[in-house]
Amino acid sequence: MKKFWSLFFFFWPVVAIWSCWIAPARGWWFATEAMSPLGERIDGLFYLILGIVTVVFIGTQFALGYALWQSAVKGEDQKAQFSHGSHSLELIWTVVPSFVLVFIALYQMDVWAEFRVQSFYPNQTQEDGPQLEFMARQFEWRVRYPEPGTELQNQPQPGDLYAVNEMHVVTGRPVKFNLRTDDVQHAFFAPELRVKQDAVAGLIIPVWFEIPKAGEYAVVCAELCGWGHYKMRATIVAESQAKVDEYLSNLQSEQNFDGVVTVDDEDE
Ligand SMILES: [Cu+2]
Repeated sequence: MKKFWSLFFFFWPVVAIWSCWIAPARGWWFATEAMSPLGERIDGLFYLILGIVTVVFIGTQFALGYALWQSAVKGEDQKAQFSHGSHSLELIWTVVPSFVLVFIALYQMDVWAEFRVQSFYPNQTQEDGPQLEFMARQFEWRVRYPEPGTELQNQPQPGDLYAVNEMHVVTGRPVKFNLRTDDVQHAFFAPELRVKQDAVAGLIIPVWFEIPKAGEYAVVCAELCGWGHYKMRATIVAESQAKVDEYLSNLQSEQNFDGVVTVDDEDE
């Protein structure tokens, strides 16, 4: 029975290695490919930490299995070795993890700064200013674009253009927008872009991302914000500058349409 338990603890790290090895090919657990350059770097950090954790998990499990196996094959009359209070062991398992944590903290600083610290955002986003406002409210995302040719103001302007649950942005260029909430706390989460940011009442939070490839990307709310939380899904449509301009001018003529059809229009 003692041998069974030592083998039992050897078994799990083997299962872990095997399942992690085949998981990416089978599409288990792992996120889809990152669709933004910063997302790829965030994934790099994720895999680095996963690698460190894997080594520690396998190491500790094998050490446990080995200790159990040693006592299982020992004769009944042999005394167990008692090592409680070993200063060198205490030092090793305090200093080594501290170094690992300090290493991770320093190593991730560049990515963190680029993601969160405004002065490290790409130059273009600092020169251009925010392109739109993404307002979370129970239970939808309201998009507010400035009137084409003008700059976004924090207060709504008469010429602003509005949309719901759909954000159109230009591909291959950093996009910065203001994230806000109209009521409770929500969270903007675009999984394929690896961007997640809380929307906090009273704050205007600038968020940026860049999408190199045209397409549609999901946005969900990642904060349990009420009964309709599940409904807070939006789409980011990444397309060429010409298509975004066309979309905005359509939006503008739709919003400015007064409902009156002239005789000329009817003739056409
Ligand atoms: Cu929400």
